[in-house]
Amino acid sequence: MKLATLAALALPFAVPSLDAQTAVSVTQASSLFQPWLNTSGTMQIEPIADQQTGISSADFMGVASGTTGLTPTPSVNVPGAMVTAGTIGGVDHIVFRFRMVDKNGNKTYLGSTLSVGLSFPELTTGGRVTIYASVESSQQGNRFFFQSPGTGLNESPSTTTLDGGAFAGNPYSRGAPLTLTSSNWSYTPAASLPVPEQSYDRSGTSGTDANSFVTFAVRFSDIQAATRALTGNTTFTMNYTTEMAFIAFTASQYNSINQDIHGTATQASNTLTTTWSAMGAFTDYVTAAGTRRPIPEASTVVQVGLLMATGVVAAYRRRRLAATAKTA
Ligand SMILES: [Ca+2]
Ligand SMILES: [Ca+2]
Repeated sequence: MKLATLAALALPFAVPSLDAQTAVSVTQASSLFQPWLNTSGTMQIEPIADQQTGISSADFMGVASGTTGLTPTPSVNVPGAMVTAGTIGGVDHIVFRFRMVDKNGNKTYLGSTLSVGLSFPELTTGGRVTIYASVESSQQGNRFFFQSPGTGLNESPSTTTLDGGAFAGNPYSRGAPLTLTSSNWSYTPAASLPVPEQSYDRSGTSGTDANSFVTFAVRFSDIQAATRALTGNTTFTMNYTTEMAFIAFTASQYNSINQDIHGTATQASNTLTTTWSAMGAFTDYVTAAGTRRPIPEASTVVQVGLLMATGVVAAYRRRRLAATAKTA
């Protein structure tokens, strides 16, 4: 048997199925991202002007079609949080993008720490965070690190204890972070992207809302290494079909939860006992590319089973009819 034939025979067992891997960039159009989805499957919409510290660049902004008080009035739902996955320089990355208010566009950096909580259902009970991917963006530069959610329940701000990622085996902690570059970080006014995008201005309030996008990319291999190190699970694999759910918040310090929580108007504070799920901050389970996990519902399984059974009965009847016709 030829080698190629052997390889073809072995392929379905040797290589897990992966989504198409395409090149992505932190400055690509938002239309190439998937919006974050609520557990019901609808777009996660984010209130405006609901952050705590008066720093508009830390205010997530996502608006529903037809929202009044904005110029222009949005004619479609505008996502505040997006995700996609693909290759950057030939290496697999997950890419997060958030629309921030950034009044007057007067910042060239976020001025806050933005943390995305990732929850992997194979490792962590639903509604709880497995690990945080954090970016600290200031005048001094932009840095990335992983953080443990602490040893609490990790289901709400009050049960989360961020420590800068001081766990053994962490590839990037706050003390030894990854310095972000133009290939894995962008803080860009909507109008300045290669494909300029619409800003939505709260007319009647002071200044102009420039709607800047913060976009950052994280290597699959780093998420896998950090998650394995934190959880002790040595078989966890991060790839294009890995299922996960997200939350996100901004904070004035890496270990606080005190500015804006995406997907809810609930005011952020470290002492808040409302769970991430109850406040509507958790997304649905999706792949790295942002598509919902392809688990058939129980009713679908029953329907497929019924269809197969129907097919067997139909085939049996055809054979019976054919046999009857022959003997008639
Ligand atoms: Ca907000
Ligand atoms: Ca919010």
